[in-house]
Amino acid sequence: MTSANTDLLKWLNECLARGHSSASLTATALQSGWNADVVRATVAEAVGRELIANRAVVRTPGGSLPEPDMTQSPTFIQTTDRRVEILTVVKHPRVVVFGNLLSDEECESLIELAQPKLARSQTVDNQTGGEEVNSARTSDGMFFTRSENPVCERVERRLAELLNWPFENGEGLQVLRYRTGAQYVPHYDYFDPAQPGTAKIVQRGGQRVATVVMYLRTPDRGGATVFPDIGLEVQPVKGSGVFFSYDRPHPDTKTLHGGTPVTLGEKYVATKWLRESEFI
Ligand code: PD2
Ligand code: ZN
Repeated sequence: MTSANTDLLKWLNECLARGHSSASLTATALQSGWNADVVRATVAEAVGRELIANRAVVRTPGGSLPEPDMTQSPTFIQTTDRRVEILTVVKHPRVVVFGNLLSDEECESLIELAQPKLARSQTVDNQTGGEEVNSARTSDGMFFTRSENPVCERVERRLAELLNWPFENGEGLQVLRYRTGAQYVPHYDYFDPAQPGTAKIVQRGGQRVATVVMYLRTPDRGGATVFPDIGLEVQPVKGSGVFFSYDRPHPDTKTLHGGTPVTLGEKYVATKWLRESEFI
């Protein structure tokens, strides 16, 4: 049996600690000319050690991503409780826009349930792994825990089924309220491996690998979710949602995205982030 290479193992351990995924590191090592058997043995050893260190359970084979079943180019996907429409599909970056993802009642309940906890939005601070008020996001926000209430749980189970990704790998839903003038400047949702806080953040379920932004209230003007690298603009229509995935924490994924200013009315979204492994 081929054994692990010490130099490669050292490099892999450093990169895993910074938040790179094992799939992207495998690809990089192979591209750099390492023998495939050596890479396989070394990645297995590094990932095994990382899992023990993190006490995390990986539920999915390395390298796979959340993805709706798009074989046969469906116009809809029937989940246990909903017929979700496929409105727009992009290959790279992987983007799928869903219609009829949420019912009106689900949208209204999530807004209602979020009200008590809505405060000035906070984003995870990459420097410290803590939270800070962020001027790039002028909306108000809150997080539910996973399954915090029956509506969250129903929507989360639907997303897990639709995207073929374990329920346990999802973060709790985040609800954002954008009043007139509020926006979210373009950013990436993955945690930047170069930031010192990332190693701590990814101990809870690994990297983010996909996002679903679900629209709960349609503003009268503005508030589209935009992907500047590909010139895509998704209109924020209540009940619909945009899914996108990223196989590594790198701009090459073309997943730069933002929320344009709401110019009239109010926009609400619920965002679901999916991790590589169980989010504890
Ligand atoms: O509300 C949006 O359109 C939006 C845009 C970019 C939300 C997020 N990112 C997010 O929640 O990460
Ligand atoms: Zn985002």
